[in-house]
Amino acid sequence: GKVRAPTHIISTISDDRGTCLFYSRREEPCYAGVPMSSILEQGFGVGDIISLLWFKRSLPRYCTKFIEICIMLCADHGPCVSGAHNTIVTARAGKDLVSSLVSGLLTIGPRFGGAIDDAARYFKDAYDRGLTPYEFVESMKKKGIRVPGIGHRIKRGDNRDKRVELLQEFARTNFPSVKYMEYAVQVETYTLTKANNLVMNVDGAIGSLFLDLLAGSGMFTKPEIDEIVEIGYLNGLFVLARSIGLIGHTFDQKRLKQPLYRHPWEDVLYTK
Ligand code: Q5B
Repeated sequence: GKVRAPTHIISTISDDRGTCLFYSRREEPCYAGVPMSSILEQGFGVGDIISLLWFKRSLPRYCTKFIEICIMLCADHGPCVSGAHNTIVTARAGKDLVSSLVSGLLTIGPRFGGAIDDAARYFKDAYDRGLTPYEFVESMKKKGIRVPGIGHRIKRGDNRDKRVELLQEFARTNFPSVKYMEYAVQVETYTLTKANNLVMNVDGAIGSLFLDLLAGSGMFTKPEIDEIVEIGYLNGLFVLARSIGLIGHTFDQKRLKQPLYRHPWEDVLYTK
């Protein structure tokens, strides 16, 4: 019989050969088996495309809407945050769009924007093990680990992050359960007794609410949820969203014909 030569790549999310005939006899590219024409006919949005290409399934509308809200609310946070600052400096050094974009993206990590996966991991572990917020926060302190998803440079207990409030409001109205988010709120209540800047930040809100989406939608098995949290899909939401703003900052600097940036001497403490 025919012998299939071993392949060097395995791919399961998309097919551009025009041969995904499960849904359609027409030759067209497919995302997770769904042809392009069907994606348009059904009025899919960016949230649906993320569902297909990241999670390999169509999610209910409230889930895709939540994903879209995350993207919209994280698209930009002004010129002063780490990512935008890097992008602006790079664009002003005369570099191209991709260089300016990636220079901003490379700042995304455990302190800035890239704490969503760890927030999900730690909140899930603490909630599933039945730790009280006190036990969770104090155990993190003993280990010398900052609670991911908690703390902000500007936001305070008396000046909350509007994005967090909007995400929570949407989830309380549309999600079947918000148990992980309510746990994160209890953690925040405790951390706020320690310092006024230890508020739930946008990473903590997305991390805890995505746990609720995964657990409450009925679209994922427990091993699938564990794998998503372990692999770490969720920082991808911030990376994707903030790329929109970083591209905007690049165009802005080019449009304004801004010169090479040089940091002022007065703003540096020269010391031995
Ligand atoms: N302390 C965010 O720190 C920040 C603590 C904590 C326990 C904590 C810090 C942190 C976890 C990572 C995280 C996402 C670095 C943030 C984002 C997107 C953004 C950004 C924007 C956008 C801020 C003062 C004292 C110290 C610390 C203690 C601080 N955080 N203890 N758990 N989580 N959070 N990142 O203000 O005793 O004096 O040593 O790492 O979730 O990135 O808008 O800018 O959209 O662009 O620099 O919103 O919270 O405070 O470092 O001076 O610490 O608080 O141990 O205690 P700060 P520090 P002590 S959202």
